[in-house]
Amino acid sequence: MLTKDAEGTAGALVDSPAPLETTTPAGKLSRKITAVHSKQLQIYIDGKFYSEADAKISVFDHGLLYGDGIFEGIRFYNGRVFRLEEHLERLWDSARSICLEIPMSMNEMTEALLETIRQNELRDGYIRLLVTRGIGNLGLNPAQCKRPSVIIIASTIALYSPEIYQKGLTVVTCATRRTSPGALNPAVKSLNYLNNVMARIEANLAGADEALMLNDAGHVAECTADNIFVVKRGQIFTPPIAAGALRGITRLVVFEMAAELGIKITEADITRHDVFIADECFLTGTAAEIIPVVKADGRLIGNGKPGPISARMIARFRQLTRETGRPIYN
Ligand code: PXG
Repeated sequence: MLTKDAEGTAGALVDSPAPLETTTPAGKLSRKITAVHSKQLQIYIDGKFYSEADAKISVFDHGLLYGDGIFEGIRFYNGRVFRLEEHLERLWDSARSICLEIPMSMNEMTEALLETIRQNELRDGYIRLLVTRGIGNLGLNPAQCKRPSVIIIASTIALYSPEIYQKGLTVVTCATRRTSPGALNPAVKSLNYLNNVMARIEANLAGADEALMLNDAGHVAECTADNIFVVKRGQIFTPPIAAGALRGITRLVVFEMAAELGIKITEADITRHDVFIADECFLTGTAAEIIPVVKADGRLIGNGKPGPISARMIARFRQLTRETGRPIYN
């Protein structure tokens, strides 16, 4: 049985502490601190729980050798998993598209996921759910892989500081184009994220918070792990899925909230120009949630401050995340 640490959370996904010695010569105090910071996450692999140090998969898993597998990033808030069904449906769609048979039912997956959160005694956090092609040989043929593996990590994540949600972030257009649907359809949430990673590196090198990714036609597709929205004269626009955007779950919630708030929302091809002349811009993603963008390629968006429609979306989203979702503990 795990004990709760001072904040009631396990180690952050982004900065997971290495296991520390529990028997230091420095005595009681350091042991106490060690206990607070070295709590090991319990990680689900194929029906069993392992502590972080023992949670290992084979080097012959094609998820590692070829990025052959799929994943979801899911959040839970206030003891409830947000939009669980939608995430599982997308996972099953990704699986079908790449001919991967998930070795359990959706109900069994739900139970495994909830149990992983319970094992870690979390109420607010982030789940990384992976299904890999499984162990094969050094050839890429997936026919050699006998059984896919399911991995579930429940932890916490904080991509941006609370300040950035107030002030907004900066984006740059990157030279790396979003993968063409004819090569690898970006609608498949595959373990092969090198396209996005390359874009992220460009943003880092340019000193920006995020990278704006265009498709082969030069239209805006999305950012590296987020969908993009622009606001012009009170209306919201976002690229269609066919432009190379992931069918984001948070994106879907924005459509629902816009309908509820009486704000017109349209899927349309947008260009960098549309971003530059927008009154407001915001990004959506499970990890990032809803976050305003205030500068693109050096141009201020609107007056350079997060706009009122973005603010309304963020406020309503926070309410939904706290009040809706699949209960974890009852
Ligand atoms: N576009 C891409 C390419 C994504 O990977 C989104 C949009 C947003 O979709 P959701 O369903 O989350 O609203 C995603 C998904 C991370 C991270 O660590 C986030 C995602 C994927 C991988 C990593 O921030 N988000």
